[in-house]
Amino acid sequence: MSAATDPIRSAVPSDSDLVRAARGLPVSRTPVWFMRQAGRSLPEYRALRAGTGMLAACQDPDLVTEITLQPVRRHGVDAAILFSDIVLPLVVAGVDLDIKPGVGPVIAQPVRTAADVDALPLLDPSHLDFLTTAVRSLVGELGPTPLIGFAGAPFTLATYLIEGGPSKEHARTKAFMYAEPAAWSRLMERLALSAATFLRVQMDAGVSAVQLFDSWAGVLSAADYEARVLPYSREVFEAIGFRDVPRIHFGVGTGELLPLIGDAGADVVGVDWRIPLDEAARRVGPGRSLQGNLDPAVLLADRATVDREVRRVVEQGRAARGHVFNLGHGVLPDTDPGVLTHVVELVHELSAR
Ligand code: 1CP
Repeated sequence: MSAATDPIRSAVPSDSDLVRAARGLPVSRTPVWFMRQAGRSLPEYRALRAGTGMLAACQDPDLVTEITLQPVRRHGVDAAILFSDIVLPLVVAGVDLDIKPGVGPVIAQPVRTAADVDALPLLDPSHLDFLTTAVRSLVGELGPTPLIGFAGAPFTLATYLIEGGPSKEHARTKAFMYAEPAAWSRLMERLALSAATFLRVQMDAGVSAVQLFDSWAGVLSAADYEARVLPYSREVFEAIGFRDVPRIHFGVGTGELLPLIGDAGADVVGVDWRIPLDEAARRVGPGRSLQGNLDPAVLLADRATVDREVRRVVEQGRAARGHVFNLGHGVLPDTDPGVLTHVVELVHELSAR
């Protein structure tokens, strides 16, 4: 049944199942979307992106609109996520950075000293007209389907700036954090400001929810996270908290950090597949909804396994105040898009009220 003919389903994104689940309100069925739902798993994405670099694509409002809509049309997901990247605010501010196919963001001159931190350019919101145009066009096209805006959290952006590119251990980042506490604090402060600016522009243009990606925060001990990272993520949430737009906070491998992350200021805590949602609900506490947490690798397995795991996640999600079904991290490029469509249908069927 479409939103137009179903009396329970709302015709406005601000009262959609996604927004309602984020606030812990009753829903018509569990909302579902997938991190990296737009991207290499879709042949129509590969066709549209052919010949255009990732950073150029992110700054072209027509391409952003079309790529963002593709998974909504194909899978019937309950939310769109803006096609962009967490490093875009750095690029717009003037950091020399490229997104290399098959690698990720690569920084020409990594941040290695206190002087490098002070030389980092700040994001000027007047350079984000392309973003405003893309969000407005999407809000018009999406009708009742909510659009999620996003930004990278200060710590995760700092890992790219300091390491110079993707990394596993984030050892240089941690070394800088320990060796240069004052410069670390200035770096995190700048990145928090730029994340808040990037989110505010998307909120002004009409997104219905925002997600702060602190993908790599799980490499930290709880003590370091609390003292050296959490205050700056909290600053981002406080800076945008004047607006009644639900806020999602996501990281990978954050099981031990969940009580702290639950306290940073978001309405929804994103959880990866390493801990079950009922346990995550206990750690996060009663005042937050959860998002997650199917292992993306499960989508490469046989249909019976997919169905069993989806059912388990939906069941365990009932322990949370509200549940937004998602993967524990992004869609893997080899995923059969047909399986994603099937998961959307199954989650809806299992949770229909
Ligand atoms: O559909 C969507 O989810 C929206 C698009 C989106 C999002 C939300 C992209 C497009 N990037 C992001 C966020 C992002 N970018 C994160 C947070 C989410 C996560 O944890 O996956 C991170 C860590 C990045 C950094 C990044 N950009 C990586 C990861 C590298 C690493 O450290 O392992 C990569 C590969 C990119 C490039 C990128 N971003 C998006 C796409 C479709 C691509 C691939 C483009 C290409 O290869 O040409």
